[in-house]
Amino acid sequence: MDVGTRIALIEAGSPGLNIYSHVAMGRGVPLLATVVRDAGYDVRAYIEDISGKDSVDWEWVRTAAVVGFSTITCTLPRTLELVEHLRSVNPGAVVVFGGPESTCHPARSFECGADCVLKGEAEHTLPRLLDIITGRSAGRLGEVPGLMWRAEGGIAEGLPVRQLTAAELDALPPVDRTLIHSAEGASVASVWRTRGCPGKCDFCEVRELYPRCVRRSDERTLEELMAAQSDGYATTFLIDDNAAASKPAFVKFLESIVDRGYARMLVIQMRADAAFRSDGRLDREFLRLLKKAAAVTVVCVGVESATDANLEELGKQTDANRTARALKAMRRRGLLVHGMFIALKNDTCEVIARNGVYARRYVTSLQYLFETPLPGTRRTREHEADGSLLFTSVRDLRLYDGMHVVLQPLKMPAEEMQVRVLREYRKFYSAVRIVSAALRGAFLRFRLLDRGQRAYLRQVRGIRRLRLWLRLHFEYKFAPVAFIATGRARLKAMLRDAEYAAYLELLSKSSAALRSDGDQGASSARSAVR
Ligand code: B12
Ligand code: SF4
Repeated sequence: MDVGTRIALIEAGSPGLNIYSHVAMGRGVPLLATVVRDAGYDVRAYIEDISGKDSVDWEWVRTAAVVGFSTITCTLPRTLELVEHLRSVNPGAVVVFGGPESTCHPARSFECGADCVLKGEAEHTLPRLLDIITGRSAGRLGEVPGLMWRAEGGIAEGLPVRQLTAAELDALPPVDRTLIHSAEGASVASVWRTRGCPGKCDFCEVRELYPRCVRRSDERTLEELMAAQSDGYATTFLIDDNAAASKPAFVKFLESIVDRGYARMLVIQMRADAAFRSDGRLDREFLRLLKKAAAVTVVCVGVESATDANLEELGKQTDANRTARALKAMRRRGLLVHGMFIALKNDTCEVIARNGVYARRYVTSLQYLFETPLPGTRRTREHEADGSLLFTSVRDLRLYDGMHVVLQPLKMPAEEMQVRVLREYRKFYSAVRIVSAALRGAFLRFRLLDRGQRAYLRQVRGIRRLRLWLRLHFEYKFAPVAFIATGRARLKAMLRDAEYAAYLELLSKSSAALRSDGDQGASSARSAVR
């Protein structure tokens, strides 16, 4: 049976306003679109965070044989809306779900209308599944690793998920971003280097998704990084959850970036203690290299907490003083530090305030997320067992974006925790701090361009070179201002949003019901407020 070769891949947008709403980038869909195109299909990728809400071209999707949806937990409700619309315009399409949420909680994806769920990495398995669905191959569904599908009598499951090897990752094609609908809306290019993380943090889903940490060859990553620069992306996000996990390899990679002439903004994720050498002293050479590698290097660091007891609870294997030393050294050497903190359910008012003070002292931009029970992790199982989940219906999963309290706090009412954390955000993203960053930028922050940036400038001539030279300097000087100002704008928009007011009301009802109705069980309490 040949049911056509048109395939749509859709990544539903973020559920609401949050501090990263301005980051317009996709996750795995552009690469999946590339391999599906290479397998001979007519494919389009729709990423709402790039092209905007309601930007899916339904006229095109109406004739698609298969529609794939990429999910994370907080985008599941929006995915459900899109599936419902799809069913009204194209009832015959086969709906395939994949991505982190579907991999770790496939049952919820079936609840949202999936015909199949394809768990794990799908660059090899999706083309195989499409061949079976479209009749190009005579294979059987059970032969596709990671596949679950609706069958008579329930959900059937095929072979177990298989993670790709380094050689298989190297053999994947370079991502073709032209397959993204309205790709010009993307503000950041994502270039991946590693899949998985050697870390074992209990709250994190990465090790459920990628049990082994596999790095592809630098050559492939560098090719994509340089292609992103020549395609005009001013910022690249290096997808590598713990980039300095192997420091010698990362140093080699950074040196190659300089050699190739990378010159724009580079965002990396790294543990703070990578700033130290194995003898415990600061690794000044490494920090210098990080700065050299881009016009502006942004280091995202999972600080989590300024309280050692919390760090121990999370298995971070470090302490707040050591982290502070590392962050201070990074900033002194001109790096931008995006500090990522977590509000845990047993935090006290003092802990929250201490995190705020620590953030204002040591980081350039702040992400202070509420712990969110992502499916598949050990901490989520514990939260489920002790009845801490305030919201569990698919509709409410939009609140699982880290900007909303979704676990019942132990030491204060849920609304208070929400308000207190948001207060720390407001203090961080204050007008005074913008002015102070601007003054520091104008008078204290400057750099000499390095080999990579100079090579980049040499490629352009005349007035364009001068403009670019000025731009690189201004970006460096005022990037902290831009970061704080953007965070402030995001925060203000979120606080003014009607949806946020509605959430606060729902939160106080849900939390009161959970508190007062402990005996009857958490779920009946929650349904009472619905
Ligand atoms: C880049 C990134 C971001 C970016 C942009 C994200 C975006 N557009 O949503 C920013 C910084 C903005 C961000 C924000 C957040 N993120 Co984020 N992010 C990532 C990160 C680091 C990389 C994603 C990526 O590109 N991976 C590489 C690609 C190749 O992998 P992939 O997307 O998983 O795709 C593969 C498979 O999943 C599968 N697949 C994917 N889609 C589909 C579709 C179909 C049809 C099929 C068959 C298969 C399939 O095949 C792909 C190729 O092998 C991941 C961690 C990670 N290492 O993956 C976290 C991650 C995706 N983020 C996560 C979360 C929770 C968030 C936030 C809520 C904040 C937070 N609490 O940390 C926000 C919410 C964002 C939103 N959209 O609302 C979680 C998601 C877990 C979950 N169940 O929800 C992850 C897994 C990290 C974690 N610690 O657990 N994030
Ligand atoms: S270091 Fe980061 S990516 Fe790795 S397990 Fe811990 S939180 Fe997850």
